[in-house]
Amino acid sequence: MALFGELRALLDGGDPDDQLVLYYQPQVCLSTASVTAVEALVRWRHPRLGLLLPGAFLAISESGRLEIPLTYHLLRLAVRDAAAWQEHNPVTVAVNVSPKCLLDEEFAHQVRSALAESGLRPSLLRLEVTESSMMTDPDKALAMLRQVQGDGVQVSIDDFGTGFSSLHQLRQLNADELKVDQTLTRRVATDPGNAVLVRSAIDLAHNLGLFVTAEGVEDLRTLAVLRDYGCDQAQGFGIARPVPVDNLETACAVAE
Ligand code: G
Ligand code: G
Ligand code: MN
Ligand code: NA
Repeated sequence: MALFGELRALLDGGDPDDQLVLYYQPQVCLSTASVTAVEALVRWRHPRLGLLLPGAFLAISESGRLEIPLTYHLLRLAVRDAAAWQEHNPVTVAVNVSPKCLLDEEFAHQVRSALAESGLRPSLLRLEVTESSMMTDPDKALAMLRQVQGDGVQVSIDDFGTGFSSLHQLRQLNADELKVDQTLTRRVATDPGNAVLVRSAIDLAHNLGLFVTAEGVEDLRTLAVLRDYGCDQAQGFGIARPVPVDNLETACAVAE
């Protein structure tokens, strides 16, 4: 409860001490080995508790209607950072979108104004949404995503393979990227049954015109199998860990 109040105060007050920060985790292209995108992952530099991971406070934000303002705050930070590094490093920034945002009337406007303020090209922003975030009101969520797609922003389906998948909705959504969840990726080199699922997901995505990123890649053997299956991109501790923006250039160089 204390955390909730503190988070609300931060969001209301514009987070003057920059307690909420984004770490960035590189994604590499499996055919060129270059970094093509980075995923923004929130951290809270808490004055008493130290560095908090999302697991410690995202659920709190969701229970108290803070996830929408939190998402918009982080969206602004991410596009601002991305606009600054474009000159040296034109990579896409991927931002996780909280489920409730897709039903918020303000959403498309918030995305558009964040982009306009930062000067970032819309095509360099990728919004990660989960299939479960479409479930409450699929038509409204789809219409919302179509609006931002119409502005040129990319859409990604996150955590694929963990929730309920509707193939019909997958086709309707017309996303750019499908992210294979780490629970599937992790056992791809050791569990044949699991490998079938991953290979099928990659083929399905390709047949629908999406490119595929596998997350949670922790070792080279997994990377080799994924490449063999035609997976396009990979992300994981075996390639690069999430790092603060100041360390991103180094992290990208190591990842490549
Ligand atoms: O960084 P970490 O592995 O601890 O993230 C755990 C979970 O928190 C992931 O499922 C991720 O999608 C979610 N998450 C991380 N950063 C953000 C963020 O900026 N916004 C939202 N809505 N979710 C995030
Ligand atoms: O749900 P989402 O895809 O947004 O979650 C991304 C989360 O996964 C981040 O919190 C990130 O820290 C974590 N992550 C990224 N790569 C790996 C990995 O290789 N192994 C594990 N265990 N977690 C990872
Ligand atoms: Mn994600
Ligand atoms: Na995920």
